[in-house]
Amino acid sequence: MISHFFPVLSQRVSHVLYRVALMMKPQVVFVLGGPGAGKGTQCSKIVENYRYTHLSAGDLLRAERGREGSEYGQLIDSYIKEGRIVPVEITINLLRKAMEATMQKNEKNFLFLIDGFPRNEDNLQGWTTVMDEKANVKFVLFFDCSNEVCINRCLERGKSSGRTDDNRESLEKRIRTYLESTRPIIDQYEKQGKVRTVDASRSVDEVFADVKAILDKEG
Ligand code: UP5
Ligand code: MG
Repeated sequence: MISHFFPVLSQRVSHVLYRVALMMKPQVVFVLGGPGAGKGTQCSKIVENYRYTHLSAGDLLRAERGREGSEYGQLIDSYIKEGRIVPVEITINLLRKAMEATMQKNEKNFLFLIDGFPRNEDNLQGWTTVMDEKANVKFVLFFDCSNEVCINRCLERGKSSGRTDDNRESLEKRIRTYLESTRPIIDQYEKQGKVRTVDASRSVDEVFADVKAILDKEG
């Protein structure tokens, strides 16, 4: 009706709606859990079923490590082998650039799964400083899995993954870092009522059924 009587007004309204969509703030889900909990596996399944873009901080760091001319290659390499958390200045820039590139390609891609970040206080502070104004954290998707299951999954994957940290020595360090540095970050978000926990020790499909229920509810 409005468009029949007021065609110009109708055009303006759609133009404004279009501009609002363009200015859409990125909506972020942080995906956390121990090494091998299944973060990457579940993120791939989410991407198949929902409009999310998956950004794995670990994958971005591994790509930067291998990039010719990168000034951080060696540093990243040694941090990953030692299961230590790379200084946030490096990680946050990789994440910010990847988010910007995604939205530049298509402004409708404003939903992000940020996998494996933030892992410690330094990461959280870096995010707050650089991204707090730019993006909204919807919730934390937490894949809860025993250390034993996590280690066994990574050791199994290590037979063919080529990952320099899928060996028992690195895994012990990764688990320690996870318990000492990352769990407290999850606890902080829990206190804010922002954590959605999934029992990640079950089969991929069983875990994904719970993930779907959460995403269908939360959007
Ligand atoms: N698998 C998955 N789900 C399964 C299931 N339900 N049942 C049976 N098997 C299952 O899965 C791991 C393996 O288990 C695979 O073989 C899979 O088939 C199987 P995956 O989905 O890859 O688990 P994920 O949780 O993603 O494990 P990943 O090893 O990637 O976790 P990490 O958190 O340890 O690794 P990430 O790549 O995030 O980080 C690596 C390192 O980078 C860190 O240790 C750190 O040094 C550095 N880093 C930073 O410094 N800062 C960051 O912000 C991020 C990383
Ligand atoms: Mg992963």
